[in-house]
Amino acid sequence: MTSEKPLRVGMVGYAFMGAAHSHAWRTAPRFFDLPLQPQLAAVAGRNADGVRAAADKLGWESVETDWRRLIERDDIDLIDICTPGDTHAEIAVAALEARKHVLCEKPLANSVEEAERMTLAAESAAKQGVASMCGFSYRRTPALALAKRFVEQGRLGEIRHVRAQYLQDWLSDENAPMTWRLDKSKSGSGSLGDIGAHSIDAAQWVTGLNITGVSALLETFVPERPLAGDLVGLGGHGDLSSDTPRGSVTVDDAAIFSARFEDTKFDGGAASAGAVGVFEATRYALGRKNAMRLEVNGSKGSLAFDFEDMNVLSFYDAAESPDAGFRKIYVTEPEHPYVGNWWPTGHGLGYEHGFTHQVVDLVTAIGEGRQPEPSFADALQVQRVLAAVESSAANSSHWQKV
Ligand code: SOE
Repeated sequence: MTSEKPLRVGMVGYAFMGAAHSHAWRTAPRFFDLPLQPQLAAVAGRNADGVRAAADKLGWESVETDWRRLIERDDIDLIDICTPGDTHAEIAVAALEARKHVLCEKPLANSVEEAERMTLAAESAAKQGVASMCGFSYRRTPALALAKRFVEQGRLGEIRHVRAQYLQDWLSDENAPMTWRLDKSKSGSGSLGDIGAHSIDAAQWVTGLNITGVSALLETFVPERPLAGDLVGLGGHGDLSSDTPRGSVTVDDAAIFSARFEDTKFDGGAASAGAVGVFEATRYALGRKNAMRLEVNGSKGSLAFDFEDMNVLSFYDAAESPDAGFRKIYVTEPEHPYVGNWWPTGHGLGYEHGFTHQVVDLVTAIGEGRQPEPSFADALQVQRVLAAVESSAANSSHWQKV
């Protein structure tokens, strides 16, 4: 049974991530035994009518039109940041300094400098028992959590290759309108930070190896887009006439980079050559809707995951007969990560379950007085990779013309 002791949440922002997080706060205590009872105490948004409607729809007890009120209120224990990246640092640092736990959406910030400030504030607040986590929710997809378990069990042996793609296609239509995701001052970067960040975090987390260097290309295929009212979602298609004013896209539409990982160190043994990786993030892979894919090749085995078939983990075990091929594991058994709390074997889970599992792990860590993962320091490492990709892409000296 979930404890009666409340954990009163104040959420900032109520769009796509706000809706996903609200679902998770409501659902987690109903399917998992938690040491604290999450309460949807308040949601904050600048537009009074909008935030009131969101509170009614998503189940929040009260509303604020200024996030600073959530920080001031002593009936709020945790701040959940579901806003674009340009506001993450200010809100998170204020919340941590007010000794409120923080869950912050990914990527952590829009720059390494901001991410460093947030990490310092988190490490200082941690000394007072304040928890902080960054919302790389794909870690909580059972199949990816199982992949990490296989790597930790040594079933892949030494890691050699990482192949990570995150393919969407919602910008393939050049008339899809501007959104905050295409404005660098709001989003920090385009496909690189929005979806590439997930691939970077998943690759480092599953393999246990940090990226130490990159060589990159960024491309913007459509430099201007129609400005369409208050569309802030994933590029909904209003009926836009050709003379609709257009705005400049100031972020990447696609990011491609190669990477080196830190050497695989064995206890006392010689470090082996580090793994190498290839990464791709795009919103123009026509036909791919949310194909967050990861393949890892080791000396003893390989694994492959595709979010568009998210209840499956493919696994190749070199110890089996060569003609055994990849095995498709349906990650729906009670002994698989998180699955036992839901349905009988074979019934499958969805995108929203990752957010519920994220709340379960956050609330459990808070209840047990320890820091949840990914920490802000983990997210700062992702931010450093994002910055290295942008720096490499801006410096074309590595590019060899054919
Ligand atoms: C963008 O397309 C997006 O909404 C990301 O921002 C989310 O982090 C990802 O989970 C789904 O796609």
